[in-house]
Amino acid sequence: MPEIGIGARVRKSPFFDATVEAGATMFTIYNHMYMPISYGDPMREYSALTERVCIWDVAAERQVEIVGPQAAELTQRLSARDLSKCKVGRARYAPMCDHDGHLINDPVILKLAEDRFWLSIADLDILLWAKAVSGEGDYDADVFEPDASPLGIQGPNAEDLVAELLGDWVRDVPFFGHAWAKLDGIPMVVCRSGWSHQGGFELFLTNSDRGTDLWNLVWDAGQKYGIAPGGPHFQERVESDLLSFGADHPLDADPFEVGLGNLVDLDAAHDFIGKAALIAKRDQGQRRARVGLHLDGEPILNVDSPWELNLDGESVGSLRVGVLSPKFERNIGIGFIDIAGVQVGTELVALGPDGPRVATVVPLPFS
Ligand code: THG
Repeated sequence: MPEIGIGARVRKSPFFDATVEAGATMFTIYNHMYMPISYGDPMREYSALTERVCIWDVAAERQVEIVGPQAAELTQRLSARDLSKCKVGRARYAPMCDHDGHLINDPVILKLAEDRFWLSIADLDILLWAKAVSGEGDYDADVFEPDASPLGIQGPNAEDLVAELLGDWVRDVPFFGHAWAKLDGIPMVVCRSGWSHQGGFELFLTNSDRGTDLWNLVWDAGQKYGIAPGGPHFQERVESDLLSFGADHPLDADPFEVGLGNLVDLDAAHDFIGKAALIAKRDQGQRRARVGLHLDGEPILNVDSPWELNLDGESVGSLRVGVLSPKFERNIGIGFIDIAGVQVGTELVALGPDGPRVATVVPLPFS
């Protein structure tokens, strides 16, 4: 396979050197930053993640900070989810749309103070978007990328490990709760969050000079918990039905189509970007959907570009993601399809590079 070019145009995470030292073998580019996604043995990373604990460099989940007298108003204008009940020290998973109601991101939004927010973003240029909306709307708020880089600690032993490092108080931090902390003088925000269903924390390092130091402290303390290096795990996240923004859907999809409709508050008072378009879409009825699939045939290693999905010889959409699931011991996948005439149980045909296979629509989350 081709290699990836390492150079100055794409940014390096504060943990980059540590991940290379730890043996990272595969990187992707996310928010203009290298992000390690494998250390050579996905099954070892899977068992560490589901049975012990993993350390993930997810600094590429960049933050967009919004701070100032009108920060709350601007953040709410950008977010389809009603944030009015979100308290300081809590976070919300909150879809963002453009004016056409297309999903442009699915950030975790941390409320650091009444007038200070971090949008912890998926892979799209929300910094430019937020600055433009702020500037054009004359909001009294500053919008910038702060020095804040999440280090994921995920897996059943994550809580014991983070408690050993930071203190037993972290055990009382609720899901999506967060607090400032320091370890050996290294400043961070610790949040109970992460892109797996195995439990864990994200340590948002706020001094990027200390990336290797933080990595090493976690690594050394993690030895007795069976820590392994890893990255957002493509099999576990499909099993857990976590949306991968941009991978699971085309870029003109709306939050209803990708399955985030429950996080869109069309009946709340706030007027967010895309609200009128989403009301119109709701009234028209949904035509497309992100669906779960069971796929027959040989183990699927990767879907490197979407496979056409057919029903009675007609294209009804595409298979976006397919994996051999260790948990369900079969191929599972995510399709994005026209739903007219398709229900749970409908058998589609997936046209992969190695020939057609049967793809049966199943409910999400997988079971
Ligand atoms: N961590 C941080 N920022 C991120 C991600 C992350 N930004 C981009 C991307 N990942 C956002 N994607 C998700 C998807 C799901 C969840 C978190 C981030 C998640 N979902 C809860 C669940 O599935 O149980 C439900 C949350 C809710 O409904 O409120 O946690 O990984 N920092």
